Amino acid sequence: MKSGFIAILGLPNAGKSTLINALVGEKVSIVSWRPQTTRDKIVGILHGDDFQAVFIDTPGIHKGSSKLSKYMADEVSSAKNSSDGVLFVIDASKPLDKDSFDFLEKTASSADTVVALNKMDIADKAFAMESVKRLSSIRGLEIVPISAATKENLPELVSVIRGMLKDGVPYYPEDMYTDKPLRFMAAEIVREKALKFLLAEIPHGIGVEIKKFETGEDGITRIEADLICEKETHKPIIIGKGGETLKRISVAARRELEALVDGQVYLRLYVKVKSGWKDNSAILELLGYSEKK
Ligand SMILES: Nc1nc2c(ncn2[C@@H]2O[C@H](COP(=O)(O)OP(=O)(O)OP(=O)(O)O)[C@@H](O)[C@H]2O)c(=O)[nH]1
Ligand SMILES: [Mg+2]
Repeated sequence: MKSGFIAILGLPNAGKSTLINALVGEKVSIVSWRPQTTRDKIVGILHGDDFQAVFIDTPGIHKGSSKLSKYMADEVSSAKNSSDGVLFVIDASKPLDKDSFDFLEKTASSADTVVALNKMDIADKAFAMESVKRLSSIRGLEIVPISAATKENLPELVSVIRGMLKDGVPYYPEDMYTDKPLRFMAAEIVREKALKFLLAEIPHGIGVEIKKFETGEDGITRIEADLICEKETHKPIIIGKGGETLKRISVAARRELEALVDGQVYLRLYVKVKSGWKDNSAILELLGYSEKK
């Protein structure tokens, strides 16, 4: 039996979360077209016949100065430090960026690293070949072109990852595919739908706090959540004309929450303004963005 932890790293929007979901075969991490979607380390477990790979999805490597940005950067380095190997995701539809190259050049020699050249379904082949050529100059680096969206070449990637695992016992039972509690998953689903339906004028300053999560004797799960934004002017945008935007978020979220809890869900969403929440330790802690020491 082989097992181990694999940290999934890469720039924002490279497709890390899409890839972890495709590898695990379940939705463990939310996805959006906006960069900086993932904020926490998210564990996703792949159970093979004779191996168990525990993937850790991470926030895209970026620079920012808020306390939330710092939390995200800490999540990345702790994932990297506690892993047996690194799965580095690169968006092949863009020219290879210097930050990714430098990171790989620095770390590939010391850690077991595989590069997933992602989005091959939309990549310009000439661009992609350029990236492969440059990456090939780094010794010991495995490069696997894939598409997380179409699942192209994932078996090849899995076999490279299998080779990075160590002899050992499984870390998690076979029916487990993430270590996150339902409450966390619920908040993330609401946040994903908010990102999906809100236009670009609402920046990434949305937080979700689950206020109530109860399954009654009638089998119905009642969930209440606050959508936290930074400015009073964002509130009417999130609510939309006649409550239309909030309604769309709610309908889409409820559908997925029902799949999550495997039962009927009543969902109530409220919009709250908490200016500067990304720098407010107390609010960050409330939303789960703090390491419990
Ligand atoms: N065409 C195509 N799109 C992809 C592929 N993988 C991911 N995407 C899209 O790329 C966007 C970003 O995907 P995510 O999985 O959220 O990216 P991420 O690396 O987790 O981003 P952060 O969490 O912000 O760091 C989404 O719109 C995905 O649907 C792929 O293989 N092909
Ligand atoms: Mg992500």
